Amino acid sequence: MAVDAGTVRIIDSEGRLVPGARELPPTADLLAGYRAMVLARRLNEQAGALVRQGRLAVYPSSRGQEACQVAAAAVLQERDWLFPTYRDAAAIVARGVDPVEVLTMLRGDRHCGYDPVATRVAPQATPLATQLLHAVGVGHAARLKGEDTVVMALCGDGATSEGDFHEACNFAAVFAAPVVFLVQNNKYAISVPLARQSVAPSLAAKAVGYGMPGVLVDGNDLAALTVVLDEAVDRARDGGGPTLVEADTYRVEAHTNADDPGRYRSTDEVDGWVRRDPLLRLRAHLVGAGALTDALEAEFAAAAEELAARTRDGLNRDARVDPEEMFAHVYAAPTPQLVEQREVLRAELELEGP
Ligand SMILES: Cc1ncc(C[n+]2csc(CCOP(=O)(O)OP(=O)(O)O)c2C)c(N)n1
Ligand SMILES: [Mg+2]
Repeated sequence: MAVDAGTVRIIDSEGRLVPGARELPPTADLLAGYRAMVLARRLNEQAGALVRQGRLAVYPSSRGQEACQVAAAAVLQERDWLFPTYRDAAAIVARGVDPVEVLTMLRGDRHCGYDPVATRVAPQATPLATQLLHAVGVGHAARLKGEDTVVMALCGDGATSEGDFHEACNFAAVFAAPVVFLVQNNKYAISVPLARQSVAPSLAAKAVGYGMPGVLVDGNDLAALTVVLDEAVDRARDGGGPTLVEADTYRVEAHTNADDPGRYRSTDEVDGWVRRDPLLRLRAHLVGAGALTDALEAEFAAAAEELAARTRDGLNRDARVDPEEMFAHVYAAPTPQLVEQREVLRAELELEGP
């Protein structure tokens, strides 16, 4: 199985076409992708503000990774599935799920906020790599049922060290499960840099050991990501099995609001990546091609503000919480211990009054 040498890139960080590169996706798709990235960035900013206002408990930002977030959603059909991690809220919103529902879990609710079956988006996984096994199971089941569903399974560079990553890749390859593994290599697993995570030539190179194609792509180039992921999705849908795609990108902000990245990386390093920003490069390309006009930019900015306002309004409304609900979904018939605990809680709540 081939692992493509080098990194697939179509538009460089200045917005120029790379000589001899693959064919660009249609301009209409790139414009739609740029719009979605503008919205994704605004969502990241708004969610960060909501954490500081105490409306969200935590938010893992995908600033700098918006091209991966948008492309992962854009290449899927409605009937396909997305399996995201905690960092992939923007991908779920790009898939069309209500941002307020998407952020419900991060405000501390016990459920994921949206209906996974109706939206075909699995709950955001916090335990690393567990979602990859679920993704492979869903893909394999679809294939057994004769459906042509494709599953996009997302994870980070750190998650590739988990046993679950290995098991998911191996099973998917052996059974030709229709799964696209997209590893967003953002260079850190909290404070652990890539060099302490793996000394493989690349994360995409790991595909050789599983007998599936591995592709390394510039994760800040929406055009390249779209071409590579489209191809992997087509291959999976046609019964060709899984692909491992590594997106070379960078987490520009802290791991979460509970992290101080100044303790493990330099501002020079961050600045270097900010210059490779996924939005700026596509914008430069589209403006240069005469496709992105001032009027369109204003329209995209207004849509982003509308998204932010809707997110703010939804999360500024106090959630209706019923503490007893936490006992309701544990067992079909509650154990005597749970019944007792529920009674204790009920008595305490009655003492407190409404
Ligand atoms: C099984 C498991 N082990 C440890 C953790 C704690 N943890 C949360 S995020 C994280 C780093 C993950 O890094 P990576 O996979 O690169 O994803 P990123 O956060 O960079 O998107 C760790 C170790 C966890 N959530 N699950
Ligand atoms: Mg990472």
